[in-house]
Amino acid sequence: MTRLASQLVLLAYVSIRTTNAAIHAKAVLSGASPVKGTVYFTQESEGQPVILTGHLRSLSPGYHGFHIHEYGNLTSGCASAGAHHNPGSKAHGAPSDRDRHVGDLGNVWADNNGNVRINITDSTISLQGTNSIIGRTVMVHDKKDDLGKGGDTESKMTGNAGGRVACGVVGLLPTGRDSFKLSLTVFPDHRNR
Ligand SMILES: *[C@@H]1O[C@H](CO)[C@@H](O)[C@H](O)[C@H]1NC(C)=O
Ligand SMILES: *[C@@H]1O[C@H](CO)[C@@H](O)[C@H](O)[C@H]1NC(C)=O
Ligand SMILES: [Cu+2]
Ligand SMILES: [Zn+2]
Repeated sequence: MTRLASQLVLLAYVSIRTTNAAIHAKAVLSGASPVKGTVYFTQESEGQPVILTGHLRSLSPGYHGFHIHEYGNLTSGCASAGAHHNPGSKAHGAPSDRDRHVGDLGNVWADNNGNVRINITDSTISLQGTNSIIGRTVMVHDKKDDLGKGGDTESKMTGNAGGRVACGVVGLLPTGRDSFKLSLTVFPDHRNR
């Protein structure tokens, strides 16, 4: 290859890397309860799945509904964040259902010490476009989300997940690979149901 050609190849590679830069975001959760936590979000490029990692603590042991709610408004605490993010006007469901709110991420599982290690991959939420969750709110609930299978009206709206114990607004982090590596190495032992 001539020197010019190799420089052009390098230039093309650099510009592809730039336009397809991974997007990273973070939410710090708290609320009226003692529950606290941090969630990191990474999407390699538009159309790719979003990977969520992080941790929660001080939950009651067991399953807890885990959603993206529509507004990043916490003026009156988690109550101000609105309903589940649902731009398609769908029914509430499981993360694996075709018919689900964009914000339906199912449940997280807390061990006997109330700790949750988050490691979720979801192909419906996005960090850009119509399904973007940037500026919206991550919510963890008091009870288990029945994933729309509870047989009552509320199940098709909220999964009967109960009160809002902690929440945090999803905010952008700097673009680049380092923050992704950080998010994976800080919490290496993830477990979810
Ligand atoms: C934010 O939430 C508060 C309390 O629920 C509400 O009064 C206010 O109108 C909301 N702000 C916006 C911009 O919707
Ligand atoms: C997260 O879960 C995936 C499987 O869904 C697994 O391959 C990966 O190793 C897990 N990551 C961490 C950091 O535990
Ligand atoms: Cu919720
Ligand atoms: Zn929902």
